[in-house]
Amino acid sequence: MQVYTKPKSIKENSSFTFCSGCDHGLVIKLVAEVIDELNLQENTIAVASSGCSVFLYDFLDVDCIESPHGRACAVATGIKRATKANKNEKFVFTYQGDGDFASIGLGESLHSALRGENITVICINNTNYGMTGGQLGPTTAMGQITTTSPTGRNRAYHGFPIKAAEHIALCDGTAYSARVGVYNIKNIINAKNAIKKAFECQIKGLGYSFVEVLSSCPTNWRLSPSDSHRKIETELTQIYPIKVFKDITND
Ligand SMILES: Cc1ncc(C[n+]2csc(CCOP(=O)(O)OP(=O)(O)O)c2C)c(N)n1
Repeated sequence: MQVYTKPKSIKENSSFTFCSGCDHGLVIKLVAEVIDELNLQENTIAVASSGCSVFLYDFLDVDCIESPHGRACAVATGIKRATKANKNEKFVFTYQGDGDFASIGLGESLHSALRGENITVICINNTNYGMTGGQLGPTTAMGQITTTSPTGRNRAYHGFPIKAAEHIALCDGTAYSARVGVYNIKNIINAKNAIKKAFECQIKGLGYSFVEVLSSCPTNWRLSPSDSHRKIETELTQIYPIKVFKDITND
């Protein structure tokens, strides 16, 4: 009995090349399943930014464009508006790291939400700059040790981390903002539902939709894959609650 088939939107013969235990592959698979279920493959343009998220286009079989670090929402805005103006409107989503979305790209990210751009953002929050070696990022937790905070993040020197999903929910142009995790089966199912809901908001033309995914980074956290998921479940969800912060379809 066949219990599972590869999503059509994952490229043939591709095997994920992320570090072992990294959640990127899992999230990309969920995105691909939703693209298949909503029949979006032929009409999608994905925007992947600098960071580990950029490998999206090695695996996802849709049209993809790489944007400069932090500029994914600006690039997505241009594509969405231009294709709409040309009467060939595309489904447009970004796939970004937390450093990309909430630090170098915070201006683009926040203002595209405030403008209510009809795009979807998937933000992978692994609490550090993963690709470049695990430096402190905008989401690094208080006390968390990184390569640039060897004694842990502290208030006096680094200030506090940003809670992206909560901030985005405060923007009037936001239709949907949620934080999800993928550290157990229940969460994986909920994460897929959130991605689907966010995509549906764009299909209905409701405005900006955002899903922040708490994700593991075993290599830079210096933890095993299972301990990384335990860390998310026991520590990170205390700081970053798993929650739907805004959903105008339920208001
Ligand atoms: C303008 C610019 N500044 C810095 C870099 C170097 N850089 C590449 S990836 C990266 C970190 C990405 O971190 P994040 O967005 O959190 O994604 P992750 O790799 O953790 O998934 C940095 C700083 C760059 N490519 N371009």
